[in-house]
Order: sequence, then structure tokens, then C-alpha cells
Amino acid sequence: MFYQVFIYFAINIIISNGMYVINPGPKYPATNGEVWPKPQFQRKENYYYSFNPSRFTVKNKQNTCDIITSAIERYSFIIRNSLKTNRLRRDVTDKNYLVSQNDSDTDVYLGRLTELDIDLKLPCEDYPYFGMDESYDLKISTKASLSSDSVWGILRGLETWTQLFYFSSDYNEIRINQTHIMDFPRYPHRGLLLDTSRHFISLSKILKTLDAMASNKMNVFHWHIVDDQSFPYQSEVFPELSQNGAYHPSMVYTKQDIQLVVSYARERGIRVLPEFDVPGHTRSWGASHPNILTACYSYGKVIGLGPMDPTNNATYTLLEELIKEIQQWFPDKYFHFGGDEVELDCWKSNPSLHHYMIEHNLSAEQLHALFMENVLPLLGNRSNAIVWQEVFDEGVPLSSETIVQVWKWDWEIEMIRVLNSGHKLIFSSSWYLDHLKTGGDWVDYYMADPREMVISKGGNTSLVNNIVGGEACMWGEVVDDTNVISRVWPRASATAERLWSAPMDSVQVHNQNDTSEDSNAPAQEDQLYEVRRRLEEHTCRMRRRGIPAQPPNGPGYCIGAV
Ligand code: CP6
Repeated sequence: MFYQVFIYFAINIIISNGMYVINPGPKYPATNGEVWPKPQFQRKENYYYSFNPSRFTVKNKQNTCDIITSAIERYSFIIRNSLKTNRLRRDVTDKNYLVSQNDSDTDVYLGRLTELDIDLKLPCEDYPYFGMDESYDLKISTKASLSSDSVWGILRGLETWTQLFYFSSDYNEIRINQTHIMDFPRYPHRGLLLDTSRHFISLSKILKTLDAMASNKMNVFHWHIVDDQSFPYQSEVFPELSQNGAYHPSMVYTKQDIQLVVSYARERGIRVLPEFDVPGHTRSWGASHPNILTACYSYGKVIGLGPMDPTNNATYTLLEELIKEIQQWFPDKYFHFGGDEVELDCWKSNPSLHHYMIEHNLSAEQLHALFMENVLPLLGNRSNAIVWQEVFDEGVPLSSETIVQVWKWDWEIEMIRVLNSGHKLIFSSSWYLDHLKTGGDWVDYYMADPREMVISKGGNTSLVNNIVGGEACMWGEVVDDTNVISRVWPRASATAERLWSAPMDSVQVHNQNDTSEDSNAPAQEDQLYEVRRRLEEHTCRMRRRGIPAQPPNGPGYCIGAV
């Protein structure tokens, strides 16, 4: 009996040690303290410092301001909190699971890191703006030092600094490697579009989105605030717009809400770009101002309201007053006028517009052009316009300051056309977050580099600098508060790295007409291995910061996360 029990346990121990307990780990294990988006220049040594957040000081050598003080507080909290959570969950960090994760086990200890010196060389600026300097220099040595000419560079550097820490569960301590990073963005405009009209998105989810953007070094929150389905912007000059046009009285953004979003974004170096899409996508305006919309006809009968009426003076007077208010609430020097998907058939169907077009010898496209020509000057010299590509396509005369956003099919040809006309360009066609693909799609986003695409199609290389960046677009038809964060993150992280970091080398760029995707798949997967592991870590990092990002690479795990 005793003998049998002994054998039973002995066999069990052999089996469990030899075969069952040691989990080989996921295909793409998270890395430790790798940075997303990847810095332009980075030298990391096999030396490390230990770090204790409660025995640590941050010194501001020269200029400082509220943006820096609040950023230091924010990042100190993140370091304490996310690494502490990690430590609290040590019970689940069985050493066997981490074998493949600890690439740094053989690193040499150099002592304790106790000080970060921040050196802002020029005075702080008040609001982030297009083309701001975001470069920084970060050295982790016996002291850590972060320097930049601009407050925005200091913000980006603090984000990087925070990402460099990792937790050694073997030694139960926070570590950071000796590192030198010199970093700057490849594209100045790195945005995320969020549609808050198809579904209302709560203020807290918008703020969380801004936190996630900052952790990906994105710098433009393109707020597609109103559209056909609802008008949540609560105007003070025209309160009836949201009274009648919002889904519900509670589903509005007040002046205070907007000011909070703008100041929260400002503290993170993020511009808030308002879009009031006209003349299409405006049905919700008609709930209070039906007179500014066009009645669409079919077989002589009105079948509903369509785009704004470009022949009605009331349309322009309302817009003029409203835009003045919007410009006061949103300090950004750019204003997005939309101009996409105008239902020209509705204009053609309306007898009075039909008559107007004949009388003035205008096509429907020319009527759209006329509308935009009337509306663009309403910005005055207070802001510049951004428009969707249709406005350019329909031949509206645009000032050279106007930026064209490309979102449709055949984007390479379109980009070359826009660039040849001398305009700056924002690219979005490859980054539609509302399109889902089985097995994930961030790799497709990652491969899409607008400058490389234009060059590969024979575009003039001297013009590609006018591709000022891009935006991942989260249209709101099938997202609301329950899923918006996990739908966007970490998929938009792929766009964020593409727009910040150097291009990938020797990998064929994503091409819309290339159906033989597999031709360079093996080489591509080799290069992507490092990217996948870093994104795995970055996703887990976002989750430790309270952003419920979804898994990027299939099976895996994340320690210490929400
Ligand atoms: N809403 C607005 C949308 C879209 C656009 N504008 C859109 C169109 C096609 C696709 C996805 C989104 N839902 N106002 C186009 C810029 Cl595939």
C-alpha cells in the first residue's frame, strides 16, 4: 500500500516537472521595457539600474510650467501604480512563464537610479500646434537626463522614460537599462478620428482615448462631433441644435465638457481638431433648422431632407455665427469642414435647386464647389481648413494652406494628384478602424506608409514631405462606450508607430492592387517578430494603465492588468 502510494507520487512529480508544469509560453512573448512607437535612435546597454519610485527625485533645471509639473505627477503615478500592480500579482508570475520574457537576466547591475534631470531649453508654449517640435534626448546613466527645446519634446520623452521601466520578478525590483535615445517624429500630424454622432461617447471614454493617444505619441484628436444621426454639440448661440438634434438631453457635450477635453489634451501635447461636416452628413441639424437643408424629391414628392441648401442665405448666416463660437471653444488653428459624400442626387431632385443650377449653368459638383467657396472664408484668418478629398476632387479653389484628407479607394493616384496641386495631405484610406478582418489587421495598418506608397508609384520624392501625416478613423456606427476603447487599441497603435518611427526597411510596401500578399510574407514575418513582441508589451502596458486594449497577436497573457 505504502509502496503504491509512493510510486504514485513519484510518477506524478516526474510527469508534472517534465511535461505539464512548464508552459512553453506564447508565440510572441512580451518584451521588457521596449518602447512603442520605436524611437528613431536608441542604444540600450546590458547594464541596468534598480529603481525605487519612493526614493527618487525629478529636477527641473531651467524652464518649467504647468504642463511639465502635471506631466511629472501623471507619469510618477503611472510608474508607481502600474509596476506596483505587477508586483502585487507576483503569485501568478511563475518563473517558468517568464523564462522567455526576461531577456535581461544576464545584465550587469550598476547601482540605484535616484534622479531625473529635465532640461527644457526654450520657454514653454501654451497650446500644441501643427508642426510643433516634439524631439527629445533621453539618457539613462548614473543620473537620468531628459532634454528638449520644447515642452512637447519633454512630454514625449517622459512617455518614453516611463516605458523603459520593467519589473524583474526574479529579483522583485523595478529596473531600467543604461540607454541613450534621440527621438523625433517622422510625420507631424498623427491623429485619431472619433465619431461621436452615430453613438454618443461619454466624456470619460474620450479622456481615456486621450490617455491612450499620449501613450502612443499621437498628437491630433480629430473630433467628428456631429453628423446625420445626432448633434451632441451643445451650442450657446444655437441651443436648439442639440435640444432637437441630440439623441437624448443627457447625450450632449457642454462648453465645460469641451473645455475639459481641450485642456486634458493640451496637457498631453494633443491638439483637438473639431469637424463640423458640411454640406452633407447634416440631417441632425434639420431637427431644429429644417430650412437650411434641401428637400429631396422622388416622383414629385418630398421624401426627406438631404444636404444643406447652398442657395439659402440662412445656411451661411447660421454657419457664420456657429463657427465663431466653435473657434472660441477650440483653440486649434485648423478647422475640419468635412465636405465628403454630398448627396448630389438630392440637390438635382429638388425643383428649386434644379432651376438654380440651370439658371447659373452649374453642375451639381459645381454647386458643391460654390458652397465650399462660400463657407471657407467664414473661418476668417482665425483658422485654416482641412477638407475630405471630394472637395479637392470637385475643383473647389482652395488656399494653399488648406489640407486635404485622403480616405477613398485609389489613394496612390489621388495622393499624387493632391500633392501635385501643392496641397498638404493627411492620409487615412488604409486606417479604417471600423473595418474588421478575421485574425487581426494591425499588420496591414503597420505596412501602410503613405510616403513610401507615393514613391513606389513614381510620385515626385520632393513632394512627399507634403504628406504631413495620417489619421486612424473610428467611425461610430457599431461602436459605443462598451467597445470603443478595445476596438481602437491597440489597432491604432500600428498607425501611431508608422507615423512616428522610421520606415521598415526592405519590406515591400502594402499595395492595394497587389493580391499576392504571400510573396514576401516570410521576410516580413521575420521583421515583424520584434514588432509583434513589442506591441504585445505595449498592449499589456496600456492595460496596466487602465486602458482595456485587446490582444494583438493571438494567444498570450498579460500580467498585472485590468
Ligand atoms: N461618415 C462620414 C462616414 C464616412 C465618411 N464620412 C465613411 C464612409 C465610408 C466608409 C467609412 C466611413 N461613416 N461623415 C467618409 C469620410 Cl467605408
